[in-house]
Amino acid sequence: MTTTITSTLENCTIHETLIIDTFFPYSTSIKPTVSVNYSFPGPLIEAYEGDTLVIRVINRLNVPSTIHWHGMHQYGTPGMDGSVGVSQCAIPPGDEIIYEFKAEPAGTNWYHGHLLQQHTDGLFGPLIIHPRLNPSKQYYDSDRIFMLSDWYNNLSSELIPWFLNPNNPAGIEPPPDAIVVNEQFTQSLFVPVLGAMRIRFRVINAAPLSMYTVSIDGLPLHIIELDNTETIPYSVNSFSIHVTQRVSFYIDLSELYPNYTVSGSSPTNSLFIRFQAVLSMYAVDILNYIPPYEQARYPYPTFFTPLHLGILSLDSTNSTPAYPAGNPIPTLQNAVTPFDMNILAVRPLDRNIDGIPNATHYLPVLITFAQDANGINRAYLNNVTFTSDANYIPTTHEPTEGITSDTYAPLLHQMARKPNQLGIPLLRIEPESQLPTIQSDGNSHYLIPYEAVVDIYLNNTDVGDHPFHMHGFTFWIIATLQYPEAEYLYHGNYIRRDVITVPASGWAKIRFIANNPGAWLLHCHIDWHMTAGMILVLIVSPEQLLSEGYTIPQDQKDLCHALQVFNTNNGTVN
Ligand SMILES: [Cu+2]
Repeated sequence: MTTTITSTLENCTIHETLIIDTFFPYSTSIKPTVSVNYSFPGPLIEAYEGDTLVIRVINRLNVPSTIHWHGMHQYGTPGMDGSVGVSQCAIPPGDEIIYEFKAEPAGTNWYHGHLLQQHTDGLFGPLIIHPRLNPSKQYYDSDRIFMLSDWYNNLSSELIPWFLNPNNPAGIEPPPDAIVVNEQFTQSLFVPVLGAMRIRFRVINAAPLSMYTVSIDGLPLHIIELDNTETIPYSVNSFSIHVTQRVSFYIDLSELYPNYTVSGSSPTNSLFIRFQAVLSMYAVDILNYIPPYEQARYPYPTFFTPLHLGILSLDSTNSTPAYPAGNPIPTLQNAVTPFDMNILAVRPLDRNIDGIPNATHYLPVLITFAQDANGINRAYLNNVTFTSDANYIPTTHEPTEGITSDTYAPLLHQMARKPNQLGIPLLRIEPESQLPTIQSDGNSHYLIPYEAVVDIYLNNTDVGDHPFHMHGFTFWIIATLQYPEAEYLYHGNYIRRDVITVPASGWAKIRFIANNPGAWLLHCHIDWHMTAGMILVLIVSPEQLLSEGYTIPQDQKDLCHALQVFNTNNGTVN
């Protein structure tokens, strides 16, 4: 995929129509992949920062659906976030909704489903917002996208009952069957150079489970963007990218390792691009483990091949490299291999010239897994597993006091309808911090005052890493267990991202300013962990929401009503 947009200095309105429907991207596949516009991944959406995106989303599935615009701040448009049960009702089959929001911030973003693990089933695509002024443009002549993901031979609706099951007490995540990059499986992704010497690659990890290590044989990778923050170029041999993180780097072909030849003869005409799954992150030995639901009839491997080889074609003939893929990769000079998953040594291009405000509030989040009363392994944040709202488990009515889980009353609507009756306790001083501690209603809804500067301490008791994403905000990463020195080394100039990988049996500390009233998810982005309940919601200032003039739009009310009619007609229990 190559970006195509041409430069403009005026803010534009960009109209897109996205159809959500199933299709079969591979002639041999029997899995009805959930897609946008019958494409996997979905089509590239591009805009300039400050443009208005008007996106009509039509649901042609036979179940409700939605699309979340990952990385978009949605300042002043909290109803456009696409989070079912939080910012909107789901779009029922045959219905549609128009999303309208400002394209900000600039950077490498993406869109994906946010209901029923439709994202796992293929519902995602790239969303690139170009800055008006692009200082990084000096580094590259060509701009490409790698959208990588896990491929499952089965639909998530077949896998979830196996995953959330007393017979899976350890909570083993369904192992993926293959790695797919831009629709291609290993050894079938060809990237012709097409005369460019310096190429930017935007890597988007759209996987539901896997972290990958990315490298290109014989070339240093110069990182220039993490999530949607531009950075000072940082040269690496390889880097790891966890679920929903984005990393942009450029390569300069004049830097190709001089001895990268075949047995001393002429240099190779192509190079392997390596997307290596990190085997230590899986709960089982996936090279040998065949889960009981796998069946031989599938055309793709029923065991995981942990290395996806793409081919960078230097002469654009798409010939395969003249050296074996197993050859050792030379260690490059002037390039490092980052030791932490969040690559905190990478420095933002724009210094935080106004400094970073001190925290005014504190929110500790304890991450655990445990079996529930039915013996099912579930995820807990502060001892609560999220079984409502985003997980689409409805209740029947909405009392006047307290937040409820109601399929037809998203949290944002409840904030507007009963701003003073959300049933969330006031701030408290607790032993862990001198700052007031953010409280919840005991059902994962945390009330945050307007413009509070909140330090979130994510304390992970689990033996796996968890990539947490915050909707509606970017945050500063202060430090992690892997790099505790970052707190003072980079004091006053922390990097901003919208994903933080919390290390296994470790912690991460982030800070954000609650300047965007609305209901915003904070959750692990591994789909299986979301389904297991690793979600909470930040309820940011209902008073400010109303004083900024928010009212529930008629089309959103109509959508909730249409969903109710659909569910009633189809006998969905409510
Ligand atoms: Cu997780």
